[in-house]
Amino acid sequence: YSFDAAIVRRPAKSVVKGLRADDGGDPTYDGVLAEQDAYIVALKAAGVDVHILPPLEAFPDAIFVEDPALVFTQGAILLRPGAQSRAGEVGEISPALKEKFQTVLDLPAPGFAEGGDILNTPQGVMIGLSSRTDLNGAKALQSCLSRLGLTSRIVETPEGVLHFKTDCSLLDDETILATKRLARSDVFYDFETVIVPEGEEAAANALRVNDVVMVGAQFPGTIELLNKLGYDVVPLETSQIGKIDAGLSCMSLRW
Ligand code: CIR
Repeated sequence: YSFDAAIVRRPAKSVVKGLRADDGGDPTYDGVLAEQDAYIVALKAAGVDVHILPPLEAFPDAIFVEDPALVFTQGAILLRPGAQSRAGEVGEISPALKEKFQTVLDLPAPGFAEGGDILNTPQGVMIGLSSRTDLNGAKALQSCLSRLGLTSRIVETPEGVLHFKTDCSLLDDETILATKRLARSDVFYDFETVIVPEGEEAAANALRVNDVVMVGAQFPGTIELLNKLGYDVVPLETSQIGKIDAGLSCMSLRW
């Protein structure tokens, strides 16, 4: 969670048509823009140099740059999104990554993997199987990761949850913030876990960056819990991006 740099992409007007599992209404473009503005300010305040890419009207979900690629200090990996409408985002982000990283690997076909399913921890990389990341993709990704010198293991995402990281985030070297439904599968056997309060499941998609933990502002129970545990919490509004199934990790690639 120690990061110097990040890539974000401005939302296009089409973001209001972003993918979602349950339709609770479209987000507004201005609302998404405002949430991202505050997010960029928070990243910079945390000491991160933020590289901002332009909007892509043809790809409503392209603001969620975390999904088409993975980045590590050792290099980047271009993925193969399981959502068909997002496949073209890979070619769009590739030039920026090739400019920033000496090593850029391509996830080989035919499997699929999205960055929202990948949790990088000091104990290794966790790859969650989901409706967007299949076993072929996860295994191919393990080979790419080992070429970068990284160890990994394949785990399950709870039924009906979009991405593995929809339900968890790293708080520090030995602690994970997670939903009860994910933590009870015991995937985090080598970590301490902090469970988000009932009804605040979406707060589990938090983001530790350097000294702070960014948490959805609409989750007071989680904010209080993390404050009590001594974390320096930065609350950020995520109710608009939440309407299209996104949280704080989705909006940047960090290294
Ligand atoms: C999607 O369904 O692909 C987008 N509407 C949300 C992506 C969220 N990304 C993430 O959790 N990493």
